[in-house]
Amino acid sequence: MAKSVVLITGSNGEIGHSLIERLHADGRYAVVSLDLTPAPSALREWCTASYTGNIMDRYLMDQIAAHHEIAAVFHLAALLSTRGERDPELAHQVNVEGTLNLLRVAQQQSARLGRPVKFLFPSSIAVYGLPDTGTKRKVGRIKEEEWNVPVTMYGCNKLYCEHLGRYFTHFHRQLGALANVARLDFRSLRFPGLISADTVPTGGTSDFGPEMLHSAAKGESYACFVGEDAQIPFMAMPDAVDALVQLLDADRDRLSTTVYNVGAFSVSASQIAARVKAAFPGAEISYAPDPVRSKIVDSWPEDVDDSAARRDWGWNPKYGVERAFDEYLVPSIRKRYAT
Ligand code: AKB
Repeated sequence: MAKSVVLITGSNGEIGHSLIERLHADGRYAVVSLDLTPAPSALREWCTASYTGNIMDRYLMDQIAAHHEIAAVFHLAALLSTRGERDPELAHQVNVEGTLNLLRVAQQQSARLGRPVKFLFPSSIAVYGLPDTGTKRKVGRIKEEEWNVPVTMYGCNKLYCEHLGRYFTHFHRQLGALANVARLDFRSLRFPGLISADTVPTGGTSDFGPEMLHSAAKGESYACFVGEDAQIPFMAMPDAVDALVQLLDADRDRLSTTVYNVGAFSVSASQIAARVKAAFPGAEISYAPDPVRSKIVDSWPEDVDDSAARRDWGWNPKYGVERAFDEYLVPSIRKRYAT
């Protein structure tokens, strides 16, 4: 039987890299990739087809949909929170209009195939907005419906796109002649800051974690752009990829919502620094907090309540903080920069 095709947008990014590697290793899906820049040859080899282009290009998106019978979309392309504050209108165009274009294509594909195309959407802890660090400490782990008052364009975009996905899944064209055609099946994860051993993120505000670690491994000094007490949840990349694949495979009848928190561990900048220094004793880490980026991190929760994901589809991260550093990040990064 022919393998089902999944379309991955933003495929050259951090999550895309790891997800394509994982799907290739699983062998269950054929991957079609799309990114603004050409796919590196290693990734291209693992894909059935690789496209270079913009997610806002309607013609290109329609061409891709016409050439492939897409069973699922992983829509990863986005401008992250720091980049988004530098150019909020561009962030809105890419993050909202781009997502709407993908939802449109997935909806048309669902109607054409007569079954729901799954639409996997990485959302973020950036959808939350705590007013101050006192409140942040007091509320601790927060649930999906709490504090949905983001302070960044990126957070606003993610929150709105979650609603768009829910709308497309349950209400799209509810009054029109097409009310009875198959609707898409939107499934979203609110990721914490992600840390990968293979790539360093760009344009995010949770980047201080991975930047600290990769700088130390390269023997470079690092001035952290948030203070030592700044604390948010993080997750090791293999768990993030597991979460996406698990949610893709989850039985739809068991999903009680379209948006799930997923947590793994919560650490402060100084706790990350301590682990980095233990692994790389010569590491030079200082603090030069940027007031705006610090405020953004302070508005994000200390941790998330992910009990709905655990209950509905068995979310259970493999990497707590100790295992993430000792068994995944440090050994893999050491190997990576040694070669
Ligand atoms: C960012 O920092 O913008 C992202 C996120 C937390 O979603 N990594």
